[in-house]
Amino acid sequence: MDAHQVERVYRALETFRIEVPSWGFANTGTRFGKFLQPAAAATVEEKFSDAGTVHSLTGVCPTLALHVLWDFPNGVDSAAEITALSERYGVGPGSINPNLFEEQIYKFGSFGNPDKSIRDRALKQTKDSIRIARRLNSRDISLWFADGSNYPGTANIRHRKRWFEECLKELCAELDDSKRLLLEYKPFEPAFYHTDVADWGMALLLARAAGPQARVLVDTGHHYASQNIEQIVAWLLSENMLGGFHFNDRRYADDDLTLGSIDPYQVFRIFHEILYFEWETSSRADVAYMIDQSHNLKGKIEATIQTVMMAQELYSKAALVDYKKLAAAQSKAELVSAESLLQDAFATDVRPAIREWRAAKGLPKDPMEAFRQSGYLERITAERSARNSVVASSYV
Ligand code: RM4
Ligand code: MN
Ligand code: MN
Repeated sequence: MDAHQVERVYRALETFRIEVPSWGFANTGTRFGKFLQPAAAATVEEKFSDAGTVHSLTGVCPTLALHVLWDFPNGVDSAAEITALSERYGVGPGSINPNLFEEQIYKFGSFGNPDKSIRDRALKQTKDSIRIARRLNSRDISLWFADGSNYPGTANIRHRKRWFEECLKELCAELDDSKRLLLEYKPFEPAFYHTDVADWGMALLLARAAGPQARVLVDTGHHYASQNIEQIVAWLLSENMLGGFHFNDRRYADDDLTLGSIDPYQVFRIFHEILYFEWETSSRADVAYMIDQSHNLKGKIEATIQTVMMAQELYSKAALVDYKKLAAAQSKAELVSAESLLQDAFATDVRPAIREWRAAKGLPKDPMEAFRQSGYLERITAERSARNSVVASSYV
């Protein structure tokens, strides 16, 4: 790498921040079972403590995504405790994720439920999340719906679409301009015939109908195999409707594997579309980078650090694409030259430059090694193992 390239990597790293999920530190599993880890976080305090450790070692994860229900057992009243924990562990509260999929009443849906009293209940619960976001100064309320049906003919798809529009509109009306509503789509699971918000087009239409503060959230695991995610990203950017990401990798379905473990070039191409857009428009894409992963087998804190390091690496590689040359090659249809610009950037080893950037920031050059040396894992294993050997019944 020449000095100019190192400079580009440094500039990219200066602004790149990524949010970690509270549920990434807790015991999670598959629908077949859970393998409990002795060091898993079981309380909100432990999640903040683990996230604080990741942030102190990487320096780029200043916020923690929170799940209402799992992290707010007392709803809005838990907000004071969250503020105190965030100060104690040096990590701010991040996006607020209401849970509209675990309670028995949501068996046939939340915003799409044919029973108006259940839709009202879901709406009230989401409004509580807005109040929490206000209290904590969180910018984004991030919505994912499990709503759908399992068998043809069992649901009125058009009515459900209308109920979604109505509920989302009512939510947006409550939000001032400093807040955003992020709408996440997913093609299937838990519903296996139709899902109400199944793809980016549906999420886009609903977000448009909802109001000016609504944007689309792209969870990289929520696509059919071989779908061109970076094209979706480019389209949402050009429509000013891309709100953020839930990063994870996948091979078959919504596998929630660590970022870049299966297809790092895919993540690189997503970052490339964003950085190319920023270069071309001389503006910054207002995008929240977040992780949404479930670390079933890997150690949870190691898996999170590994993900953050991978994200920095792929973002830095994307920042090495020579946009000027790329624009020229594209306009003249010089296919091999254009494609090579991406491939050359992807092939560049940016790790030495990232290590130097970390050192310049007073951070450990190798956060993973620093974590292993820190003794943190041994300490929490001793503190948490007795309790974690008892089988937990809920998802987290
Ligand atoms: C979904 C989706 C949401 C997450 C839930 C638990 O598949 O990715 O973001 O909150 O899982
Ligand atoms: Mn997600
Ligand atoms: Mn998911």
